[in-house]
Amino acid sequence: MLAFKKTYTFTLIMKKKEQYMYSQILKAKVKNQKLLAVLLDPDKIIWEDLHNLISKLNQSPATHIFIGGSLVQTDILDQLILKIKESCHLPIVLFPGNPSQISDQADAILFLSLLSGRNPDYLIDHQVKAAPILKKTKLEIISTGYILIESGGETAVERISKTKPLDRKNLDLALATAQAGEMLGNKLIYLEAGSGAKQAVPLEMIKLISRNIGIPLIVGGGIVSLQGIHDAYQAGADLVVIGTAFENNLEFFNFDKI
Ligand code: 1GP
Repeated sequence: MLAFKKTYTFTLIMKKKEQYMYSQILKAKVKNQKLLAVLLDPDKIIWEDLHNLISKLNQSPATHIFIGGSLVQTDILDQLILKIKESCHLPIVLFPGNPSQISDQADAILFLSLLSGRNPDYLIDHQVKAAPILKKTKLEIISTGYILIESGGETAVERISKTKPLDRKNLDLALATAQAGEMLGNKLIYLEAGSGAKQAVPLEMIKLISRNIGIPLIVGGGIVSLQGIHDAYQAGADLVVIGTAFENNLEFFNFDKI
């Protein structure tokens, strides 16, 4: 009995550790503490500027670093993450465009399924290819329903995945897609306008979805001002992702207060 108890407790502790980052996100949601991820695209990193970039990240209100992009062609993922970890303590989450973008050096991975599209490669095929690789890592795996919303122009996600985004005016379809994602067991929903999008995800869509799902909601794509971040939070986003705006201007978070 004692042995059983010991094993059982051990399993529980392991489980807790495995889900550490997700449980932090859930805790933040319960307390209404908003989270902010800065997205770094390894292909766009200027190594000579990395020190400065990390110091700006350390001064920013970011709570997470996301790493990834639709087209990461470099094999510098491990190197980049190790370098960031030398002087930055923010958790690093992989946000991969395909199974080659996996690094054991990160803390977690958003295990994405592109729910808005009907391309089986991005719904399940890449995930099947990634599963045996992920099994060999210690990464915390956070299954995430990824929903691309039309944003006024073709984005890289649309181009690479060869899928159409959801109509930004069709709130009911976006909601049903998010709810289906939750029912399928996803732990997060990521509402995405696409990196560098002309228009961010409509606030009324964020409002509707955040009020009608139970899991945390990530919102990103085309948010280029601190007001935009604030508006997304007010509408119900639990975590906002900023990529291009910070990439173009490392002083982005210093403009004024959110
Ligand atoms: C892209 O949502 C992220 O996946 C960030 O988009 O680069 O437009 O901030 P931006």
